[in-house]
Amino acid sequence: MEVIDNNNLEKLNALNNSYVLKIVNEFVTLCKPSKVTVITDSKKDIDYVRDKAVELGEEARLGLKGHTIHYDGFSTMANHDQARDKENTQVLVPKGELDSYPWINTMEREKGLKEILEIMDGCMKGHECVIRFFCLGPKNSEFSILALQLTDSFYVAHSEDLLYRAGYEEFKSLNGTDNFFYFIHSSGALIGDPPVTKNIDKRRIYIDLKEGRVLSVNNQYAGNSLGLKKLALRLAIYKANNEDWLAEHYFIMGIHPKGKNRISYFCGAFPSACGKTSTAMLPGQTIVGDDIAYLRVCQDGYAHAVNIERGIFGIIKDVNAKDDPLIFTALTTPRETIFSNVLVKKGIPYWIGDGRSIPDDGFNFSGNWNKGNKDKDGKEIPHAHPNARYTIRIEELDNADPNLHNPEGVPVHGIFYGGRDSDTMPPVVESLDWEHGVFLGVSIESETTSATLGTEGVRTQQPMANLDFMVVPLGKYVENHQKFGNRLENCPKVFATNYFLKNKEGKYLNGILDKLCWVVWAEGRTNDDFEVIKTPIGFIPEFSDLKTLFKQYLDKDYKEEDYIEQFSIRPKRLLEKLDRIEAMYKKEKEVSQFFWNLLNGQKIALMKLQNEYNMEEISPLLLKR
Ligand code: SPV
Ligand code: MN
Repeated sequence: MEVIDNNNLEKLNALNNSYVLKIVNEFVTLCKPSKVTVITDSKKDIDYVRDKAVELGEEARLGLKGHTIHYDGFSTMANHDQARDKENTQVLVPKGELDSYPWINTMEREKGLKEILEIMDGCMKGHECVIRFFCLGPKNSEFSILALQLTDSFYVAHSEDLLYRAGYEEFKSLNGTDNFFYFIHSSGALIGDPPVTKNIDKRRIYIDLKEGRVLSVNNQYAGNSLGLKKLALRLAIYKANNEDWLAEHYFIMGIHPKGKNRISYFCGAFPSACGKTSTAMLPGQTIVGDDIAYLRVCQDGYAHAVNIERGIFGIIKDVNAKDDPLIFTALTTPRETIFSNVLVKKGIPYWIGDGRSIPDDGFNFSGNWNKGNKDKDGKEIPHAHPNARYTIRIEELDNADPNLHNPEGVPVHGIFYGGRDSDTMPPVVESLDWEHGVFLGVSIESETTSATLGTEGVRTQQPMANLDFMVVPLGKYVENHQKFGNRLENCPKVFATNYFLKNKEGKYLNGILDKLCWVVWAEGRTNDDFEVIKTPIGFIPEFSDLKTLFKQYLDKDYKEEDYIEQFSIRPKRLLEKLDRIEAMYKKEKEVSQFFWNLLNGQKIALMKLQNEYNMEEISPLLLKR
């Protein structure tokens, strides 16, 4: 390989790993970059990546120190590379398994490889390719998995530096084995200034479970391009479900109740753009991670969780000083931050819902933008993309949890599952037990958002917010969760949350920060601080406890009429939801009996309630007996 000089070759050879050399050789020969640079964990190498992203125009500096802007593509709203591209993401499986996964795209492995390898032939021509090494999870931890990334995007390589732990030195401890994931990414041919992917029609993201690798080409959006994020999650779900641990779309946070000298750790799965990062970044609490966790059963009888990342790739829309004070402060102070797809004017980034006055013009994801500009479909172009994002490191934040890098992870006391549901589930419900908690998790429904390409506002099923990444049969996944909990002496309590309940006029019933009260209530429940009201769908809070919490945490006067409106049980809607869940799971070949027992039990209990009260909404006060 004449494109790699001796200095870089030495860095590769020092790893003493013939698999790494084989992969590099194979893909450098195929993709044909003009230069190959190996990035170790040294400051010099990491600085090189950051500077090069700016030099090549993939990022541009903004006014505040450390801030840069990146654009993923310039086009109409409809076909940007501005969100995860589900259509062109395929899991490669043997011919006989093509029907095993009705929820995700699958493609015959040989056919898919042939197609993508052809597209990748010469895709890095004229580009420099970087080789990076990462550790998914804390260093020296039995939870962690190593990852190799080849990419010709310095934005991707730079983002991964903010989001993941460097792992070049860790690779040496592999002792030459192939026990790692690998990711080959190329933005493909570029066009324009700033440079973006030219051949969006040839965008492909193919997941090769057999080889533990992902090939991704002709894209830049992090959910498509960064191997270590959702691409590695798929490989990890496959591995975890064939072993005895969990790989989940979870945040991890430390909850610190006022006036009590304790901390409880909670995980939470929410579909994209449903308040996941804002929950993990709630004032007064600490964050371990906001997106992906690996969990194992540990000797103390608890499940322990680690964040496989060390940064946040968060949705910036609606982050403002009032609703998300901690994130807003992080984004408006000097620190290494990559903004993507926002409006920039005079070096200042602006986004939707930032609480500031919007300039009438500037540069955004449509290029030079003026207020009132329309896209080719005649739709007005907003000043920033609704899925615009920011990328920062967690450890620099004041609310970073001290256990972020703990190789043992943190013990999980509770788990939240949340969707975007305007009319069915109350704001918070505690499961009746672990298995019912699994049931609540796998029956999340959510209305679609801008985080994936396609129409917004359509009700979809989102089991554990993981369906997009489900590379094992759903029935097997459900059973693994059930069994995982049953192995625990100290099982987490499980809660379903819904921040998006609306009244009949379409107005949200809760303020954005109200979630703080649901979260501290759940924490209190893991310590038996509060009594509950039992309903067929789980335990709900007592009014008096919520009234105290709203006063204590938000200085708000929580009214009984608000409580009744929010926590009423709606048997008709809940039964309709169960019908949708039943229809979905009936499509699965094998679903454990416990799931059907719960589903049928819930149905009978709700019908009984419906007959008893004959009301569309049953007040929680009536159920409190
Ligand atoms: C999500 O959409 O769930 C994200 C961002 O966390 S992405 O990298 O696009 O998956
Ligand atoms: Mn996510």
